[in-house]
Formats: sequence, C-alpha cells, structure tokens
Amino acid sequence: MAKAILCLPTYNERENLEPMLHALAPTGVRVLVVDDNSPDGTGELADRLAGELGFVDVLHRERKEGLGPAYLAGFRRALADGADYVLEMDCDFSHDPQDVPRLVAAVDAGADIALGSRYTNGGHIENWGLVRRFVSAGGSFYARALLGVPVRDLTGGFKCIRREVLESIDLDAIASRGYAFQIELTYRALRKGFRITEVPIRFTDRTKGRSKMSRSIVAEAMWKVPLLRAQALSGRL
Ligand SMILES: Nc1nc2c(ncn2[C@@H]2O[C@H](COP(=O)(O)OP(=O)(O)O)[C@@H](O)[C@H]2O)c(=O)[nH]1
Ligand SMILES: [Mg+2]
Repeated sequence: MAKAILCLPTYNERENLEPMLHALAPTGVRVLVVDDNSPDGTGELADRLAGELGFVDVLHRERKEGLGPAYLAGFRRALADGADYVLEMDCDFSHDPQDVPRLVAAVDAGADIALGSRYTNGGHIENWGLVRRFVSAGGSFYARALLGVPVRDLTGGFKCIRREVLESIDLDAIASRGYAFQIELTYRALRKGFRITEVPIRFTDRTKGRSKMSRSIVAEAMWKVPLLRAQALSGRL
C-alpha cells in the first residue's frame, strides 16, 4: 500500500482540529498538521493530539504567510518522510474526510493528481452564499479560460498528489499564497504532462471558526493567472 501523508494547514482552527483528526483516523493516512503559530492555541492542541494519536505529526511555522508557503513546507516534510502520495485538505470540514479514500483510490488507479472537484459532474456546493459561489465559480472559469486547461475546479484545495509530481515541479519557484497557489500547482503539473482526474465532491461551508479568505487573496489570483500564462508562453513554465 502507498504511504499517504495528508498536509492539514491550520490557522485558528481550535474548534475543528480535534474532531477532524478523529474523523481522519479511519482513512489510514498519516496527517501532518501545519500550523502558523495560531494565536488561538491550535498549535499546542495539535502537539497534545499528536502525542495521543499515533498517525499525527505537527509542523510549526513562525508566522502566518498564507496557504501556499504552509503547503510548500508541508510538502517538503512529507517528501522527506517518504510519502508516496501527498494530500491537501482544509481543516474546517468543507472537505469531507470520508472522501479521502476516494482521492487516494483515483491515484492508485493511475491519476497523477486527484482533485476533489465541486464543478465536475456530480460535484456540489452545499450552503455557500451567492457572493462566494460567484467568486469561486467565476475564478475557476476565468483561470480555465485564460490558461486553456480542461480542469473545472482550479481553486479547490482538496487533492491527492503523486510524489513524482512534487519532485518534478520547481517548488522554490512558487510564490503564490492563496487560491493562486492551487491554480499554479495544478497548472504547473499540467504543463509537465501529468494526468489530472477530477473526483466529484460535496463541498460544505464551515460551521465553526472563520474563513481566512480576503480581498487580497482574490486579487492575487486575478493577476497571477495571466502572469502564469505569459510564463508558459515564453517557455519558463
Ligand atoms: N498554516 C496556515 N493555514 C492556513 C492559512 N490560511 C488559511 N489556512 C488554513 O487553510 C484552510 C482553508 O482556509 P479557509 O480560511 O477555510 O479558506 P476558505 O476555505 O477559502 O474560506 C483552513 O484549514 C485554514 O485554517 C495560513 O496562512 N497558514
Ligand atoms: Mg474553508
């Protein structure tokens, strides 16, 4: 069986972390919590839970820099720890922990990246308001159109990635922090010729804690997309 390590970025997820780790226990993956010194004590809670649960490790970072740098640190650690598959997932129950084995199975079946998708046939968004739906669907459409790729959910953060993908992408060159990070990772993988499979998921809005989405995260995604396209056209990507 492939060794799978799930990177779980946390910033102020105190209420969600413990139930999330218990929900992940039956999936058989190892979990690497990547905490950016959350002021609410998520990092200390993660240490305590790692002591109680055999499948959990914690990576502490000094400060909040956005999802991108947190994931990159998590990826490097997971690769060093010998992961065959590296997973991404939010720690707010927007992504259903029970879907983890479905993503793993898609990579077992030959995909290089299995992408939990809200916008493919069978995908669904449960209870987001109109504005967030528009921003998310519009963002994915915008990126897909400009980059000319067939992937329907480019901003999602629920993925299972084969080790070779992360080894062949220049991780040091990725500077994106928010949704742009998800777009850039998927786009770089496509440019290298890796196979991406979209696995339909039901996405639910969080009920505990707060979203860290901000206007600057949306703005970054807007200007990064044409830049990525330009880099690709000039052979730098
Ligand atoms: N380590 C770390 N985790 C983050 C950061 N920003 C967001 N997260 C985590 O990434 C996941 C997704 O973030 P969230 O705020 O739910 O974004 P949304 O789903 O777009 O609303 C959650 O588990 C957050 O706790 C960050 O700067 N550092
Ligand atoms: Mg969320």
